[in-house]
Amino acid sequence: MDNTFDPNGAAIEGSGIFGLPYFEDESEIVIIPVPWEATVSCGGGCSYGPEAILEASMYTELFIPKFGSFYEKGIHMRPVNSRIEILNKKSKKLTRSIRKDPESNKPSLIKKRNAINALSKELYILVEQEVNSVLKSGKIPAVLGGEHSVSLGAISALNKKFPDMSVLQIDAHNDLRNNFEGFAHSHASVMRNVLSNTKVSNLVQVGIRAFCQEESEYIEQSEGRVVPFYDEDIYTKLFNNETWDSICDQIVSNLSEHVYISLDIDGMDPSMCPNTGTPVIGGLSFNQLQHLLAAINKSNKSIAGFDLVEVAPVSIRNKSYENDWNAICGARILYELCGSAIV
Ligand SMILES: [Mn+2]
Repeated sequence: MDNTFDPNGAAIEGSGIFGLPYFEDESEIVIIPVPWEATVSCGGGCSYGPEAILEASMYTELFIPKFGSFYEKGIHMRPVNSRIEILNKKSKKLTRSIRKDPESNKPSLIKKRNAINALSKELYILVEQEVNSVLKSGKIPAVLGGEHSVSLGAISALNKKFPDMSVLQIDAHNDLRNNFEGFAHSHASVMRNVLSNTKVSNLVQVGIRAFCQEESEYIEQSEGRVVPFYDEDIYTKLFNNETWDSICDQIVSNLSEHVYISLDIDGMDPSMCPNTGTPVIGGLSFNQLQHLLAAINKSNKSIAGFDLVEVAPVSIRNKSYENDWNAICGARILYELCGSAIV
């Protein structure tokens, strides 16, 4: 640890995430950056998320009274695994050439889709290995995306340690499509892949407001393994004088003792993430998120791990992110997740 660290001062250049001075072995939370965007369907840019959030995090205030000085338990972000960077470059190049002619079933394009699927599979295994290495030392892993497909490896690793684990997904979309656009590991299929590849107890979804019939039918057939809290239903309850506090209790009552939080930034109101790939009107306010996390902390349940995905900065060209609103919001939400997981 760097002894010049002053929690009340400005972050020192070259310090760790949130301006903190901790090495991995001194940290209770280890953040794994996964700059990956292979299957984006609308706007791109989320592979710059980790870099942008790291930079914007230097301006996040450390002191949050309800969490005390929790950051002294240490938050550390690893450098990007160079193999992930290589995989991302390769798959982005392939995706670009497919996008020019997305409807085509030409053999050459099918071959490219298959190549992306193979790269996605390798990424999934890499993320699983990185998360496993954090779990081995008894620390809390967090994955910072990248597109939503990066969650699969993390959930898979954690579920082996916590067989009863629930997934709490905050998202505008169900992400339950089968094989979206020919991609086995699409961001739009991540939770379908989680449910079929892992043994998580259930999937509780909050903020959902954009979905297709296939996904609704899948939920119906899931026999209660998927518990959606649709955005419109939440607001109907609020407008009929139910409190957000009681809705949070209903959400939390569906979770098992160990909880994995998968936070797709598009679950939040798009004012916090105007540049995310598939923004949707509606969504959670930051204060609602804070209260939901507090409700988990108030219960006897614990956050075993978490991810934050789909944050896409605007200022990719000049690569200066300290004023990028998407990154500023992403950093603050990441900090809230860290506080809720450690407390
Ligand atoms: Mn998603």
